[in-house]
Amino acid sequence: MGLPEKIKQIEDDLHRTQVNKKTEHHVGLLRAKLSRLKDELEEQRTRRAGGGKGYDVKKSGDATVVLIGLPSVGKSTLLNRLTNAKSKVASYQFTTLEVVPGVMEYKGARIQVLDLPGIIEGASSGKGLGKRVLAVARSADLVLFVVDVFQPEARGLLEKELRTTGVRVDGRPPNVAIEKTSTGGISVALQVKLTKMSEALVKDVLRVYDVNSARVVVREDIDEEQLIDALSGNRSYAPSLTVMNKIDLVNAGFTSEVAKKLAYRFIPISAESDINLEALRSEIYDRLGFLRVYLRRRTGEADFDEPLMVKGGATVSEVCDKIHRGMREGFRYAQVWGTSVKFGGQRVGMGHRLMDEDVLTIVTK
Ligand SMILES: Nc1nc2c(ncn2[C@@H]2O[C@H](COP(=O)(O)OP(=O)(O)O)[C@@H](O)[C@H]2O)c(=O)[nH]1
Ligand SMILES: [Mg+2]
Repeated sequence: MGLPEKIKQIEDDLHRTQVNKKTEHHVGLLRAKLSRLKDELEEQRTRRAGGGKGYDVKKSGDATVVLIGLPSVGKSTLLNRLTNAKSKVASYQFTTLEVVPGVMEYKGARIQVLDLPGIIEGASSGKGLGKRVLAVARSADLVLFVVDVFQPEARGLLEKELRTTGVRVDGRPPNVAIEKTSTGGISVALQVKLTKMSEALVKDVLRVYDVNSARVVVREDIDEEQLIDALSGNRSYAPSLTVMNKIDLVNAGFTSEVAKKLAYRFIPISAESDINLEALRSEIYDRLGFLRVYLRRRTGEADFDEPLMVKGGATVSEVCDKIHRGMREGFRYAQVWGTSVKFGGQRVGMGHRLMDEDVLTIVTK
């Protein structure tokens, strides 16, 4: 039996089974098997397709923002407004057949913005250009959902398609440590009470993923999907913003009515008529949570005119990578002045997390 048939069989089994206390464990196990098979199928397809060729967009700049939306909502128009890019705009669908990159410069940061071909329902299961396009979203530091005033509810569909591709919008990795061991079976240490799955199910789900011996520490009340995320290891996490485009076509009353009905916050804009785009730029910048780090030579002054823009939570080692490739090898220690240290000039290692406006000196061999 091939993977698609196996998947079908489990799906049928799931449809037949009523979910209640008695079947909970059984259903949980089936779901885990299903995700594992789907992951495998995914891998197989990517291998056959030659590894997502054509959509490997080189990351550049200080951060990457990915535009995701249905066809014709105005993504290309928006990209052209926000960046130096010249993406084709048209009143018919599917004008953008490839990923078009642009760069938005804002407050000293160079932000790469990618315009993806329009996503359609079922994209994650291979419809349209879906799959490979969605995979680009894995590299996003921020997902910018683009909907228009006519179809604001598309936001849900877009998020679902991303989720199926392994991109968790506005989520963070589950707080679970899984340390595989060679013998001894599975031991589970619970630091919180589990309310969404049983300890027995935790163990069985691990076995579905061929983990038969491991030390597991659960530090939050996870559900099954989160455990699978931790096991499968190829999930990506990014914050998001949603813009509602084409507000020039409706009146303010319409927009506020829509806002009341929707479960998410959005920024109303018009890409074409240049409404609210400055506010959008500023929100994109804020959401990326940049830190400004000033470099100071060992014997000189810090350069306060040109900070290095690094992503929130960045460590000294990431700054090293930004400066040049070989920097890490020659690294001896760093000195920091600013809020991330107890006293000015404190010596730190590569793992030290920097804060906004820190001054940094890197000492190499
Ligand atoms: N009225 C109005 N039309 C827009 C706006 N933004 C884009 N459009 C139009 O919508 C159509 C599709 O735009 P395009 O950028 O190609 O959409 P994409 O398929 O999402 O890239 C084009 O005819 C644009 O001129 C806007 O803010 N207001
Ligand atoms: Mg387009």
